[in-house]
Amino acid sequence: MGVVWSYFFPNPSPPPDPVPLLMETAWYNMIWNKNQALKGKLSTLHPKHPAVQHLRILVSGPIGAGKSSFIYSIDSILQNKKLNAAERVTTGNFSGTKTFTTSKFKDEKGHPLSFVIGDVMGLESADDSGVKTKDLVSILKGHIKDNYKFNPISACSGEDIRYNSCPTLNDKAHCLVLVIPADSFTASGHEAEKTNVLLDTDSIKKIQNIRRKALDLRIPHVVILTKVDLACPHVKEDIKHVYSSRTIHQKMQACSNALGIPTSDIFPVSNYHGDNEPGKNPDKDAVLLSTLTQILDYANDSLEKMKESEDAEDGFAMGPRRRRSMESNPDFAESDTKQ
Ligand SMILES: Nc1nc2c(ncn2[C@@H]2O[C@H](COP(=O)(O)OP(=O)(O)O)[C@@H](O)[C@H]2O)c(=O)[nH]1
Ligand SMILES: [Mg+2]
Repeated sequence: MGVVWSYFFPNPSPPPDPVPLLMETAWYNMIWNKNQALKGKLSTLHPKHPAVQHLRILVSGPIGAGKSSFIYSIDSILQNKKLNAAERVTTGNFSGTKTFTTSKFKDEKGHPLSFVIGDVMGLESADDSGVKTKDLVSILKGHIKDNYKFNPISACSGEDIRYNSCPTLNDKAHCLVLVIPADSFTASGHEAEKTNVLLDTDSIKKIQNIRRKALDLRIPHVVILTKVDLACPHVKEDIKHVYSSRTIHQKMQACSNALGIPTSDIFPVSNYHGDNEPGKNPDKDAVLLSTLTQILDYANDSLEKMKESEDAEDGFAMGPRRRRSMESNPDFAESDTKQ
């Protein structure tokens, strides 16, 4: 009977082992415990172009993405203390007004640092619920001054007192940081299952559009994938797992596919975000500091390249000019004939 039974109802094959949520090898070789060295690097940072006093980073993203929390986290880590409401940098959009704010930073000794971070919402799907793409492009180009209150009806123009009609390289953004929460993408933890993008098509179009403008303006751009602590229990338990969490990796890949930005330019972070949080965590600081330093490196590399190409152009322009002046120089002509 048993044989007959098993003929008709064979044992179902055991379910495949679930894919472990943590990868054996991390995809990013993070060196932990170098926070002091990174802070030292930030203290001595200098823009690699003489026309620039501050590296200007622009963070943009939907409301609630974690822009203000990222800026607050950086400020708090650099000053090495939890900042009370009065000490916090003022960021973002308050009292229902969308304002462009730029934060300056200082180190533990109170010395000012050579970078600033501008904060502007603006990746909402409909142009009228966020900041207009035209305004975002104006900020990238350096046309909009700090504390400008966005007009929901029309983009900032030459008539506005906060419009800078002749921006210099110092006013322009040197790196665009798109801030996107990790929950914009779903990931199952199983390789076979597809990862989904929860951002709507219009938001994706808007992001791609601003990204194209940044490319045209030769402004490097990256993504910060926030709230990774909410996305993976292992990361919530220990942020050190962030570079080996399969879920986070899948979300980064989904983000890369949706926006066309390579995963190497997508930085997963967990911000300090509330007063009820446990105290400072040096590993969390390490992820945030490493992300910030890489963003500033992108900004500075592009300025350095710009300086090199300006020098090369000057050299090129100098060549024929110098040749012409030598040709018209009688001494040179004389020495030429003497030979
Ligand atoms: N768990 C978690 N919550 C975050 C993180 N970053 C921001 N938040 C929370 O998300 C909400 C929106 O953050 P906020 O910085 O104000 O977003 P903004 O509108 O882009 O400036 C707040 O309730 C924050 O406490 C993060 O990395 N992890
Ligand atoms: Mg904000």
